[in-house]
Amino acid sequence: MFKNKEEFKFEFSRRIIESYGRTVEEAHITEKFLTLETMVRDYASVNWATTKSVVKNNEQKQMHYFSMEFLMGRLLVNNMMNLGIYDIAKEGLADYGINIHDLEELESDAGLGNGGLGRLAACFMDSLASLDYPGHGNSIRYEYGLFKQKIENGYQIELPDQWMKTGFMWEVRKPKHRVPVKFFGRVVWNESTGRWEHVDAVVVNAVPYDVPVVGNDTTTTNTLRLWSAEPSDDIPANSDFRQYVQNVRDICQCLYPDDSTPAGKMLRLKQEYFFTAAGIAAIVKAHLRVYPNLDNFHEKNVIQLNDTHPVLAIPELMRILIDEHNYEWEDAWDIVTQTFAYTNHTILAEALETWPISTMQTLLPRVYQIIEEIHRRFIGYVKEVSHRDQELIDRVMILRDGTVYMARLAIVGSFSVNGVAQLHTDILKERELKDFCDIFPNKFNNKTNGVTHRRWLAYSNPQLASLITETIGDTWVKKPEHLEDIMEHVKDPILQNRFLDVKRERKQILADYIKEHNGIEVNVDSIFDIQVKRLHAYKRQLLNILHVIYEYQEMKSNPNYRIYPHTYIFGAKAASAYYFAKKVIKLINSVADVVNNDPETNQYLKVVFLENYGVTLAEKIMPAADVSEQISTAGKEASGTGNMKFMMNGAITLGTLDGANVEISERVGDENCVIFGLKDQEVKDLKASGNYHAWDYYNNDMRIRRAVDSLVNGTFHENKEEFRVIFEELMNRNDEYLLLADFASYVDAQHRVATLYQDKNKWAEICLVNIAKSGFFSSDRTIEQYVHDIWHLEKLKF
Ligand code: 26Q
Repeated sequence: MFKNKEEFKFEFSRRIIESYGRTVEEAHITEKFLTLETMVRDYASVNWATTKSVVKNNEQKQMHYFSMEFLMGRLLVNNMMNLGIYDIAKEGLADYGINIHDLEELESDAGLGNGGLGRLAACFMDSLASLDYPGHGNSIRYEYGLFKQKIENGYQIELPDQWMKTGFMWEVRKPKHRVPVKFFGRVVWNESTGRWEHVDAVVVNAVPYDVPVVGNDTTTTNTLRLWSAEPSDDIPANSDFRQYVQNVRDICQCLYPDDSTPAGKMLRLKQEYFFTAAGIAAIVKAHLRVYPNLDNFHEKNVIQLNDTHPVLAIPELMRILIDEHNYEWEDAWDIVTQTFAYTNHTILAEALETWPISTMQTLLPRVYQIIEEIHRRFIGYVKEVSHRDQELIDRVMILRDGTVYMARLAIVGSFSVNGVAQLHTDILKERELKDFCDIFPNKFNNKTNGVTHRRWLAYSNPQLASLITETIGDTWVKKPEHLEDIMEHVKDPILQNRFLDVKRERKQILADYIKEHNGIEVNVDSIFDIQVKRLHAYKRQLLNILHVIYEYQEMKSNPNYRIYPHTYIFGAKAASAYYFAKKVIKLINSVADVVNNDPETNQYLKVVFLENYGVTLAEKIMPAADVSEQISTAGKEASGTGNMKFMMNGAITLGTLDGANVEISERVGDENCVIFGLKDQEVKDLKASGNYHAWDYYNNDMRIRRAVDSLVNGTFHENKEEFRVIFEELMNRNDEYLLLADFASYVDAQHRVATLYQDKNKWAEICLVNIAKSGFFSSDRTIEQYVHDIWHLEKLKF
């Protein structure tokens, strides 16, 4: 492999000639891009092979992260940086007159996820490899990722995300490792073997595609295994093979959008079982290549379930142990319940996954039988320990009223159940999952989320990364807790000014992007106040835009009222079936049209909606933010991870005490963030009291009344009915997420932000404190806690 620039150039040119029959000068830009990509992949492959043999020879325990989603984003430059070959390649390409950034831009995002949960999985992959732990991903090779968002006339349009159009060079297809997955059919008792048999099934082959996960500055290279469905030769008698092929194709075609409503679609359940059963089969096979039996399976493997989506892995491993390896129920259960750990990502009771028993029974007859038995034994146990407390039993049943409760199955079958931020875990233990916490008090624990500071700071904000390295050295890249060393320098005016220069440079880059994509000129000296995340009622993008409306109306009605210049930036995808969320997008765009074009106010106020928010766009946005909007109703956001990305890029959190905001504010201190709004307990009490009346707020606060009225009086749309559903949601459905209760406090918090911002050096100091304290929110810390408390892995030694 190449060791310096000259060797890189030689190799690059040789490959272009061999693959495309032309010289570097003659080659097309996509050919150059694909060549670079394959070179980096082959470079990583050497480490990949080494890692696999070390794990095998040392008989090391491995962790398998089962997740329906991995939002990896682009891999090329990140992998080059982790391999330490970025500078060599960049300079070598420059010698050929190629700008590496032009190649970088050709890579599509691997956008195999919805949002936080999927991106968390990707950050975990980076930290695992960088910390030398053997930890692998298991998921689906979706042909299309989350939809591509277009904004037309202010409305969201969804288009297919054809992310593999130019191929996906990182994957290695492993047809030999394919495994059969069975659906439908019947279960029959075989007298002679004394076992249940699954007959008349539709068999689908799961073929793995392995993607290397390159650690930073280390040999460790783990595997993200993505399964793809292909036809088998075992198709049901009298079935139309064309229909069968179509059904097989459907399985891996599309990622389901998170609309937080139980979708109950059979295809989603097929996907869940498909990648889960394939993953379990592959791990069992690999285990049996090294060990004589499965008795020590849990000593060599631990499986983390990313939410309930892969929870069928629990009955599936039971099935394999019992039906295929002759284990008794009790022995199998001992192995299974020492193998699985479950992470919960949601508090909203209505978002907990359930399936109709009839669907499960039809699609997965044998797995369903096993779930029934798990349920029966669990209820027997609860009866015993609760002295037949029937109300308790009713509340914890895995099967009830024709429904399978997936979270309950996950808790019963796992040795660990964790929330993703302290407040979230407390709420699970004390409220949402209290009964289970009483039954299994030792299972529950917290693992506050983190994000990889390598992608979200070193890679996406090289300007800030250099400044940090000049200030405290470069050890923070491997040891993010060293960012704390910045604390000694936060009062240094030279550093403060250099920080402000970097921030301005990054705001300019975003401003250029906005000019190009939205045609809007924004002032880089205005406050860049940013809210980017999935669109959900509980995240309250609506509160943000109502506040913008309020500021606009104040300025219009009072020529003496002028705000410090602000640019409010939004980015959000709404699930395609989520009508309310889509209306909020339209509202933001309609407000933008009016305020951006009003010459009386537009030097103070601009609103920008950035189309198609995703990983790559986030890499441009995070570095450019002054203010990070984290304004969910307290108690609703499990953690949030965007809040952490903003923080490490030196933005100040304007937020409620929800999710990880609580821990951010504890670490930076009240003087270094702006907190507002009702707290979790206050929200709970207010709701319980039955005394919340949206109309009272409307009647008693002129600002609220005027902003809310503007939704239906034609201010922002010629059709007065356009935003009627939003008005109805607030006023006649009594504002479920308490926007109006928090409105005054939010206005006040926004004032505090504007005041702080005007003392430039003080502001810079606050931003620097945020960066210094962000080390805790690195996924390296999160992973070390999972390893220490749950996974018990050893580091790889080369
Ligand atoms: C379920 C059934 C059917 C169809 C879709 C789904 C589905 C898909 C994705 C349900 C939920 C999701 C995603 C949830 C998610 O991203 N949750 C976020 O997880 C983050 C990482 O822990 C937290 O930081 C966020 O607070 C949480 O909202």
